[in-house]
Amino acid sequence: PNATILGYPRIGPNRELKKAVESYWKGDSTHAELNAAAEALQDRTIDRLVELGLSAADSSIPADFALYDQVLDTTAALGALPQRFADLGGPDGEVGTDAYFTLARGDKERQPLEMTKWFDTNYHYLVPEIGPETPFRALADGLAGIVKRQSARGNTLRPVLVGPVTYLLLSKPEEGAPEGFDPLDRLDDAVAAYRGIIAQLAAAGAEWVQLDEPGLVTERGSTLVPLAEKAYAALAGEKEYDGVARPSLFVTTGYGTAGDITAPGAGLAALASTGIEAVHADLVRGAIPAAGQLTALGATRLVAGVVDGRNIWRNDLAASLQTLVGLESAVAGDLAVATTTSMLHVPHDVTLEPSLPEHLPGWLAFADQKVAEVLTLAKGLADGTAGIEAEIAASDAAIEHRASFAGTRVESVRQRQAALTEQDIDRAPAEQRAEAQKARLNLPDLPTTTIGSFPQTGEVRKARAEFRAGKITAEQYDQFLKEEIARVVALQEDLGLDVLVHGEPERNDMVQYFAENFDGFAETVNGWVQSYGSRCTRPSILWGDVTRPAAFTAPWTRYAQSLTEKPLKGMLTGPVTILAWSFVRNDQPLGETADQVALALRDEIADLEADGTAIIQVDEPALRELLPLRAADQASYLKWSVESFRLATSGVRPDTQIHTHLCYSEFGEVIAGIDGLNADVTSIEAARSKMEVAADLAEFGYRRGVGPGVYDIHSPRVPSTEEVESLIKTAIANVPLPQLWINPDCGLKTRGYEETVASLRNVVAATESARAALLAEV
Ligand code: THG
Ligand code: ZN
Repeated sequence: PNATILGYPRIGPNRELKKAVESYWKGDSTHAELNAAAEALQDRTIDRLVELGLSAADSSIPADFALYDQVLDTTAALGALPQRFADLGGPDGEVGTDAYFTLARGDKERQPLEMTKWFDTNYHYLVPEIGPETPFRALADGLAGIVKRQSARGNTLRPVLVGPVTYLLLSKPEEGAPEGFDPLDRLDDAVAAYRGIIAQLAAAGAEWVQLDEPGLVTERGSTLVPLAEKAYAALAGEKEYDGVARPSLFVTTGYGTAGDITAPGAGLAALASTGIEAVHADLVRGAIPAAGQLTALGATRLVAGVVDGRNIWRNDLAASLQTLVGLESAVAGDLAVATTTSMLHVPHDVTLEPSLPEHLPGWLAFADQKVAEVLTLAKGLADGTAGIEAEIAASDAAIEHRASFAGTRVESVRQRQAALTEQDIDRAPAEQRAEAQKARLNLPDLPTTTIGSFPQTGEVRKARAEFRAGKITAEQYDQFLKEEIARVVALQEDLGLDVLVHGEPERNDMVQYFAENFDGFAETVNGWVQSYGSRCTRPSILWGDVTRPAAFTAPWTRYAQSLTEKPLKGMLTGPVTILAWSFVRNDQPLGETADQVALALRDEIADLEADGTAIIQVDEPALRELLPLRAADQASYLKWSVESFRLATSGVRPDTQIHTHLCYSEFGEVIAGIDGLNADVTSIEAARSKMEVAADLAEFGYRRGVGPGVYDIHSPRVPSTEEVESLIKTAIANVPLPQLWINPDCGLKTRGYEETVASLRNVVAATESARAALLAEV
């Protein structure tokens, strides 16, 4: 095929898969009903792709239909059950549907597989646990069944697996594995199992198999290419597996440049040398291969990823065609057109959006529009520019419209940015601030606080939905929120916390709420994107220059502060996180866009300060998420990201205390960046990792305020007072007392009230006994 996609959104245009899976988990539907729903969605997807113009006869359509996660699917196909889940395997070690979901969600006794980010995206996969003895089998029944069923419907699909190198790269050593064991040590065993899986897929009728190897684009890419060469030489070396023709092998390398970034295309050429039939390159995030490397591909087909699978902007068809024509003149084999990655990262269809601002739909391409772009470019490659003149003209017109549209460049924003100086990202020295804040706030040692959100009860969600549907008035909704805030403030006073929050009942999502209140953003109604398993988000679209028309958080903070004598924190989401969880314009550097968001936040912070708010927290849970995959790109990222945070927060007086919150525990990795944020107090996750981060802080010599979490909010378990006290003791042993804050790991939005209240009571009690112990020492 000369046109293909690497993958398509799996969730369904109406989140059919989410609903089917969650209904099955609840026991509201049977296994057969779940299967029927999944099959109906598969059929719908294929029929839709055919309607859009892809061929279902020639393996152009990937069979990419994970119920929960594609890495977990590969774990299941390999039967790679870690010891702690060994009992889940069937008679031949097979991983059935319930076992599959147990790996994903855990059970009474066991934590699920760890979940972590898929490269530098917002998708999260389940981390395989591999030890020296983990079984690798060939159990492709599930995937083969899909291929067979579609074959009966007249469709020849291309099954997709995570490739062996990437699979093992993304794995972690099983608990108890010997020191120094690397899952990649098991590559030969894994390759043998992949051979068996591919043979089963061939028997089911697959003519092509897609193996995704984005691991090759990471910092370890250069050292992984030789491993990949060995693996694919073994898989592609035989034309027949046990007398059956081997399917053609297609290896993809989305999300960057495969292998050595200083020799673009060398990684692809190495893969091609193994005898695989097609290799894919991401030509948006990755570099265009050099001519010599393109020649070195020989007869291997190059599948050019020129349609971005990660964002929602309409393709510049003229530019893409030019890239393709350049490649065509250099490659000896066939050239095909594709997306850069799976389209798992984008919503289904722009035409399903009923209420985007009028100017926007023409600038956008969701998955269905991207399929059309791939097909158009393939046609252009075959027939020349003349064959797609109308499409190129429409694409040019959209680009022109976008560039000249009023909101794309707002002169006042540009002038403000141009006038920025170093002073705008600088505050008084930290020691001076600490002193001024101490005098103003007069807090006890080990001040207690929470991260910001309180549980979002069914009532809160119901009131919001009723307000949106017009069933209650703005006044009624306001009144409801005020009562909720008053209740949360009273609860915190009763618990004896020192620094209070308003609880954020007015916010749906910590990014969407800001996007709704800033100009330059738009929101979708149906633009769901899978975040992990059945969970989805609707990223906002940051399309223009960003401004903040009016204060929107400050009135709630002011109201909440009016109810208490204790300091009440203003709560904002930071610029990097707002960018990380939105679809961001691609017509200027991210750093410039981040500064615009920062200036909008700076205005909100100025209003909070003018209201008398003494503590303002600006959360950056995604600071590490956007960290580039390649070390060479990380310093410049940390510079603009850290500076945008400072731009947002440096306009305040020395006695106004800036807090930030970061959501992860791998603190050591970006500690210098965190230090650079120059926040007065930083809260971080620590309870789950038993306060290990305290040692990192001590080693770094961290000098400002810090609140390592003492209560793991990711589970409903209530920590005992003794447990919290022991974490506090570890923290005290590592962090100087005047710097130390006591707080949970993260926001409480997803927790229930009962466990939250009980846990916070224990946190306060543990803090009080730690204070008493300190007093007794003096
Ligand atoms: N907000 C946004 N993006 C995010 C997160 C966020 N990306 C990363 C991380 N957090 C992802 N985590 C989650 C956690 C929960 C849900 C989604 C992503 C979730 N979603 C609801 C669901 O799928 O049913 C829908 C929520 C809604 O109605 O908006 O529970 O916090 N922007
Ligand atoms: Zn958090």
